[in-house]
Order: sequence, then structure tokens, then C-alpha cells
Amino acid sequence: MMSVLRYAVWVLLAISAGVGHPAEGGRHIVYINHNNYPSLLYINAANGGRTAMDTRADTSDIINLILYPADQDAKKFQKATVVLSGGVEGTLTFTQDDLPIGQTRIEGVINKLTPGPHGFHIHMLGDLSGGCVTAAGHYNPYMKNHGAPEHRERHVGDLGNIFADNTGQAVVNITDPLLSLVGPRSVVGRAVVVHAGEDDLGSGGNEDSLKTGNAGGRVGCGVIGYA
Ligand SMILES: *[C@@H]1O[C@H](CO)[C@@H](O)[C@H](O)[C@H]1NC(C)=O
Ligand SMILES: [Cu+2]
Ligand SMILES: [Zn+2]
Repeated sequence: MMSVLRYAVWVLLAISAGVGHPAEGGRHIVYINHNNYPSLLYINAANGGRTAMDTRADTSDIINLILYPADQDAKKFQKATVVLSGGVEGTLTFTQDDLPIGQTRIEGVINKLTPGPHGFHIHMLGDLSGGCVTAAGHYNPYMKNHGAPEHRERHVGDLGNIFADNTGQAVVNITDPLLSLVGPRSVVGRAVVVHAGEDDLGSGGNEDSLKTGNAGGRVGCGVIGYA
């Protein structure tokens, strides 16, 4: 059984090996997330196989099933980094302290921006072979409209705006409940994109506002990778 759990399998359900709670040896966590009723099912082998359910705020519309073997180091999946290029300069760090569904923090500094607000998103692809444009559209696994990060109707990749000061520097320190570094909605391998203009957060009153936020061209991008 344990050797089977060592391999990640991606089907309709994602079974992700590699994150564990060594201090609680023998415990496996099965995370089931279904139709806005996410739940955490603990199967505790060390406790005679007793199970417990827990629910947390989440807006997923698909089923996530993640099995965590107890003997691997979760810390491998808790940090990611992005080096931005394509006009702007900067490095961002992603941290998710409470895998697999805890919030993710993005911290860093971006330079060489024009002063003012800039749309800031995760785009679907990590393909920057044609520049930032080949990162494709906003990462939107649940097929929602574009919106503000605090809205329920939003793309997973919608992180609002960052704000550059008069020197062109933006300090980023965003905590987002929907971003994850593991599981079916992981952003690892996808791209951060910084836009030339302000994201209207879906309130622009036109069709593009509900797709892109009318944030304009792409002035910087980088691929998110585990760190
Ligand atoms: C980001 O904000 C958090 C919470 O306010 C704080 O603990 C952290 O130190 C901040 N990070 C940076 C790089 O300023
Ligand atoms: Cu974007
Ligand atoms: Zn969006």
C-alpha cells in the first residue's frame, strides 16, 4: 500500500504523493472537495483506521482527492519562486504553510514599472517561448468570469493589482485563499504576468472586463517553479 502511495497519479481525481506528517506517523489524509462542500477526511491508521471529517472555506467546483503518505517531507511543496523578465525585473516567493488547501502568500519586489496600478495575474501556461503572450489567458480551472481576488466569481489566477511608486517599484505581499502549490489547481508550472495597465476587476461594464479586466499589454512574466 505505501509503495503505491509513493507515486503521483492524475486521473479525474488527483492523488498526490509526497506530502506527509511524519510526526503523526501512520496518518493519511484524504482531501475530498466537492461542489462547494470541501471536506478533509482523515484516515488514521495509527488509530485503528478511525476517520474524521473537517470542512474549510473553499470555492472549488471539482472533486479533488489527494492522498498524503505519512513518511515524506511536506516542506518540498511549500515554496515556489518566480523570476520576472520581459521588461520588468523582480523575484517573487510563493509560500503555502498549510498544504494542501491553506492560503498561499506571494512576497517580493518588482522594479522598472510605470508608476501606478498594474494588473497582476497567474496565467494558464508556463510557456514563455513567444514572450509573455504565450502564457495564454488567466488561469481559470473552474470556468468563472474575471473578478477581484476577494470575489467568489473570479479566476483562480486573479490577484488584482500591484502598485508601483514614483520610482517604478512595487512591493508585493499578497495572501490568497485560492492559490495552491499542490493538487489539481496547483499554479506551479504556470506563469505570473504583470500588465501595463490597471485591472478593472470585472467592473468595467464590457465583455473584456469579465475576461481580462482590461489590464492592457504584458510588461513582465515568469514561470512559477518549486523552490
Ligand atoms: C507580508 O505580510 C505579512 C503579514 O502582514 C508579514 O508577516 C510579512 O512579513 C510580510 N512580508 C514582507 C516581505 O514584507
Ligand atoms: Cu494577466
Ligand atoms: Zn482573470
